[in-house]
Amino acid sequence: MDNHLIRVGVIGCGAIGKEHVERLTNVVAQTKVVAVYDYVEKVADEVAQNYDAKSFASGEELIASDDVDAVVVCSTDETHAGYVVECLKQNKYVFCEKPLALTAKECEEMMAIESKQGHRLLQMGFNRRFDKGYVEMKNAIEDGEIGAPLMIHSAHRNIAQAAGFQTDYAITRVAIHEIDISRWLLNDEYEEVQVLKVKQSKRTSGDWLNPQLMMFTTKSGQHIDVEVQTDGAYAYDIRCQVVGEDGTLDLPDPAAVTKRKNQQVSYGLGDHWASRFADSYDEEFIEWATGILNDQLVGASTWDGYASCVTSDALIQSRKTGQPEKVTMIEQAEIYK
Ligand code: ISE
Repeated sequence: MDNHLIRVGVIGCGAIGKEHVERLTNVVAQTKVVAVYDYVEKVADEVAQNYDAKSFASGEELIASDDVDAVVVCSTDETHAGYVVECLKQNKYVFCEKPLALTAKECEEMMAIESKQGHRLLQMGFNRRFDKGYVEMKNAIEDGEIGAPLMIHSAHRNIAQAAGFQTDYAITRVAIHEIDISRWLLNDEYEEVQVLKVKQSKRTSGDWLNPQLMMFTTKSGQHIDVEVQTDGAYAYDIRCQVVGEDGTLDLPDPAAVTKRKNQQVSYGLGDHWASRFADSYDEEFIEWATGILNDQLVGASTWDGYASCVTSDALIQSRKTGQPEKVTMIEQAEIYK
């Protein structure tokens, strides 16, 4: 790696992988995609051709290549942990889409290796930490503008999901964003979580619960509720209200022209997360690249990925037991403090 250009390898060239290849090529000045891998060879070859990169026969070969300075993992969920561990062992910077792993144990192994390497190497794909609205809310909380935060009301509504969606994904792929952003906003960890049984939508089918209502209590006693609609919502709509002792903060809708017509005022909401959060994805990769060049990553860490996995596990358990479940984490290693 020279001081200005990071040669990136992207593992997984599906929907989000392709988007990231595009932004690493055309938005982030300090990165160039030089290598790609996908388990569907044809897909990787096509991306490689379009972006003048090399298509690798396996993720492991890509990670081991001397031509690759840093790796982006956007492959299927169950493969994340293996690729991340390999990057950490080789002291290579890695960006991983959520979830970090399928089990908390795998995250613990990652933290042990990263700690041994002595510096942060991983940034989690929690893009909302770079969304202007959430950043403004965080600053307002930290400046004491609403006094002590007491609770958060939030909603995560989707119009549709990709084929093969399962009810657990409402936690591990969808609410995982609220799991992360709420503890980031409040700067606290969770004590206990619960999934409440709520009336089901007419669009619910089979084992796929829709909607789901998730409750969180932080160590300092704040409460968070997250309504998750995974299918059939009126728009892709993300709501978040922080209630403090002296006021409230509301996440703004994405910028859109307000229309006044037929005695009504209206503005459009989007239909998909990729457009709703496009700016935050750009920003998270700009910050990732800057972090690598300064050896000082600032986005969500392996600890944050671990915290979200432990919390997801407790939520899944609660859905089964119907009871609140404790969130139990190991001690935080020095490099994440
Ligand atoms: C997707 O992976 C996301 O990250 C979105 O934020 C979420 O709304 C969507 O349901 C997920 O599939």
